[in-house]
Amino acid sequence: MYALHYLRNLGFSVRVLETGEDVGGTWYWNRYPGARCDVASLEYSYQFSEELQQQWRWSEKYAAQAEILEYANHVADRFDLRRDIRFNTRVSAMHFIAANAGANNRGSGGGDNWRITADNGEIFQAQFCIMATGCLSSCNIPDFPGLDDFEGPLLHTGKWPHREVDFAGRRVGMIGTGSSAIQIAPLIAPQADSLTIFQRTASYSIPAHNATMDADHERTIKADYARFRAQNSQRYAALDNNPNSLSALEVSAAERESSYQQRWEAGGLPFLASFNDLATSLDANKTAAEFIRRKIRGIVKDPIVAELLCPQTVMGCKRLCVDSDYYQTFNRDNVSLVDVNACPIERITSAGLETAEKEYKFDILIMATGFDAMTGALLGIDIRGRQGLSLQEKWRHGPKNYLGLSVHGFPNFFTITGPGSPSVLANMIVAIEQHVEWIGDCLQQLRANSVSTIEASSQAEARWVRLVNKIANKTLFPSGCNSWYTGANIPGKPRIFMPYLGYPSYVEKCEQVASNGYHGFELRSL
Ligand code: NA7
Repeated sequence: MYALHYLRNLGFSVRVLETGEDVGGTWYWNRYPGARCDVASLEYSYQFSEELQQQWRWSEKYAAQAEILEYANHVADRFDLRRDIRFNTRVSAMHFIAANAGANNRGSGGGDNWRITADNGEIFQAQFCIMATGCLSSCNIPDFPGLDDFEGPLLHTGKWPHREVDFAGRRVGMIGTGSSAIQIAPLIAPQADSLTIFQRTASYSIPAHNATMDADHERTIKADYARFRAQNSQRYAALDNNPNSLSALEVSAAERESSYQQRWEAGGLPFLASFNDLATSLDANKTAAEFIRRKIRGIVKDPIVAELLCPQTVMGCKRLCVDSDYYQTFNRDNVSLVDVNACPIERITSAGLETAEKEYKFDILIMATGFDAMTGALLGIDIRGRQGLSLQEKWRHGPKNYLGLSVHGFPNFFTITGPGSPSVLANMIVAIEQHVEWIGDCLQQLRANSVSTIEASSQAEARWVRLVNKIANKTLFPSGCNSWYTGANIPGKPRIFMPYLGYPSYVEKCEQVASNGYHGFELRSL
């Protein structure tokens, strides 16, 4: 949405193709009960318009899905975006046609062009393509035997129905214990007859302590919103996380405890910034992990269930979850936890599912099984660059690109929050705005200098991939767990730590590249 607004203001003609029937992306699809952002509302919002950020009033510290969707609709109306968005349009193929490709290029205006095919057969042509397909938009539905046999509703959290789902008196089964499951469970449990949760890996979760928006806090931020944004943009992940510059190992046990306790009481993702070495020192990380496990044991009354809920992986290696009463939910009589490692799911049946030990009967089955993250949506489209090279082929062993923005062999093709950029390891809205402005300014430069194509050089791409890996390998994250950051949640997907760890240094690099004449890119003139 911001790309449309920004590029339109630069005088480009822009057409957006969107699968959904309306705006909102993630917040359009993930409409399950309890869906909520884990970044504070005053940060998880656009900063490109001072009037917008001053006038919009968030009702809660962390906004719920419905409110964020309302915001997206407001932005679409306010900036008159819908007239250039083609809804209900799924792109199935995108092929680069070079100017000298002769007959194939007929009707395209003569220059290099992308030919974009929608699944209804419609064809579009564009000089530039910007992929704003999202990092968590391609649902992962594990290939359980018998998947089609279940007779009741089988719902994925990432493609939740638009109608209200009635859980009253129903036996509900849910597979997965990631962020989505952690948000939905406390909402379903009080309504359902029973809720059975199948856990493969326990997650670390910090209480949100969500509340109605504190009017004084809102006033203080809005009195100088630009300063608040600027301060956050200099912080790790572009979040107001009050980073502690000390190591967890250089303070006394009492100080450490007190620091974790304060962060626990404040709630949310800033827990990760309790100390400066939680991502790099296993010993430091263990202190945080043990603190959370003690909290879980303090909340969950059944010691066997509590132990099962205690994660054993590196804290923060999977995205930290933020919850409202997730652990408390297991104190209800109608909620049970099944360890999928001890009793693997063998098949889905017409009436529920079977593990190695037992048959379960459900009226509703929920897949809270996450996404084919970061590359899934892109590789779901038949994208072909120069000489028919397909992106699937090029990324067979993992994503390769430059700055997370551009792929060698794919001219005039950009990825917003692509793999190799901070994306999911930053405040997404900030990361999106930064990419949109960088791409928009780049296109403006190309136009001003009559450059017809731009693409990453293969050398710059190789260097970038090495750098992304080198930085990741200095942390505990690539090896400390099986996370969607590395593709490990999808069978057969190459294991590569995909996001670039390091916001704001990443922004500086992007700016340097631009100010050095798009260093690392190949530019060709008409
Ligand atoms: P996640 O965080 O990827 O969670 C998916 C969950 O589903 C996780 O617990 C998985 O276990 C589980 N899962 C996936 N496949 C299976 C199979 N085959 N069997 C059993 N369990 C399975 O997705 P979410 O939607 O919760 O959250 C995604 C992001 O959205 C989140 O990080 C926030 O950024 C917002 P696993 O951990 O892989 O063992």
